Amino acid sequence: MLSDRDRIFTNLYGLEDWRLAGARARGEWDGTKALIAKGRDWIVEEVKLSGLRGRGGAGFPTGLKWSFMPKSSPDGRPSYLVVNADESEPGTCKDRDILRHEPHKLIEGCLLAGVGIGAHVGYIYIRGEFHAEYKRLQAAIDEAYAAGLIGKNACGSGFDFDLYVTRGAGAYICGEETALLESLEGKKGMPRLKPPFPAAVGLYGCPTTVNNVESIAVVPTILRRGASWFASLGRPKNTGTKIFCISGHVNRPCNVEEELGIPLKELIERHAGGVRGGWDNLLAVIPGGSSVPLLPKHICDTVLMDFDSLREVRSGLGTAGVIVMDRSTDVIAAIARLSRFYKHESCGQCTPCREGTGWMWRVMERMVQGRAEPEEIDVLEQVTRQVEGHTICALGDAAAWPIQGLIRHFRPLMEERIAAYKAGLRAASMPMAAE
Ligand code: L3W
Ligand code: SF4
Repeated sequence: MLSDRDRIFTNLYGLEDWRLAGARARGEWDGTKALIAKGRDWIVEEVKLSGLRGRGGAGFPTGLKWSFMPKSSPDGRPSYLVVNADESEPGTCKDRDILRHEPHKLIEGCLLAGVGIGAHVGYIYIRGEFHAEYKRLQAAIDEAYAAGLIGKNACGSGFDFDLYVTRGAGAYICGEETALLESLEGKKGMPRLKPPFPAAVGLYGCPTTVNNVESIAVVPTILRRGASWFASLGRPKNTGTKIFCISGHVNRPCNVEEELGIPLKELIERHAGGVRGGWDNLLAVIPGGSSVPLLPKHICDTVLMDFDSLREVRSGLGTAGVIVMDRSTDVIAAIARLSRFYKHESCGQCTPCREGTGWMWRVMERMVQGRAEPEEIDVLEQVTRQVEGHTICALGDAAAWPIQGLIRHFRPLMEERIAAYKAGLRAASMPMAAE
């Protein structure tokens, strides 16, 4: 269990002052000038050594991503930092609490990341529905400007850094990094083909690093306490702490910061008051936001919550949005609901996703009723394979994986439902017994 000494987000629940005075009392903005003075290479190296992996879903090594940014710009193109605060993944509400209660961690992180990647301008793209969070973040940025912490000669370091907030307009796809860049440029939020990656061609065609809110917000603490401290937490290649969002059929839904690699069972029992009706009443858990395959109870009994352990059981840590389903859940209906979500949020520019998400949703709706032939389970599986890996962005995969997980772990239930529907039809068509 994470000790209070090692907690990064000490105001995650908003019990203390979120403003600059409160942040300073918690040690934020302490010695930032000295950290900047250590230089760009030192910052990138420390983040690399810490083992920090992106907290937005993909788990890509943050320091490595920063190292892709050009050291100089022979053609005069500026570099940009973009923070993805478009948190929309179902089951995920961690960045929202950082924005609400720890905005100065994010702002200080932006400045240090800006130094690390050589960007003098940063944009925070915030989910449009986060109205209160937007106002609070802007107020915190205004405070940082007024105190000389950002802007010209930030913290007296000689480094200039400006930070702007842009609001989204309600599209899940704008959380995909290149759709986000399109939207920032004022265009329709549609993903770009990668490569080129944003580090080469990003915002306005310039080198850009896009990072999740949580990834950036942990950087000041890593630099202050040292890469080896962060790397000592968690597990090898899965280091540090993570905010887990635990929702669904638990007694106390919550956000909680814990070490990566904590057993799922311990996470739920220690922090969320356990599964409603006890652990034996558990049916399944989606461990990483809606885009990763669900896990049945027998895997949940032992699985560890980190990138590699969850990959080994053919799921993923994703955003660490832990969605708990007890035995009262109609798991086929739950996955069908997610299929509807992905169909609705598809931007429609590539055929396998545009057509496939609609097709998968319609079949899933029939599967909920059992109104299907048993062979259609295989056809549905094959369609998910046609979508997976054949689209411009990861939304296609995200639509396919939950269905694959359902078929992998709950196929007998789907077959039973189909058989029950057929039995009901037969009973209804039987001639009434003579009275
Ligand atoms: C330069 C290379 N850069 C990779 C960079 C790339 C990106 C990062 C990860 O999807 C996942 C997705 C959702 N040179 C590079 C390179 N990069 N190779 O590294 O890239 P990638 O392609 O692995 O992932 P992605 O497209 O960023 C993110 C999953 O997250 N997800 C959803 C999350 C939703 C939210 C939200 O609501 N806020 O985060 C949950 O599982 O399905 O698989 O920066 O440029 N050679
Ligand atoms: Fe758009 Fe879907 Fe293609 Fe992504 S996979 S670009 S959301 S159509």
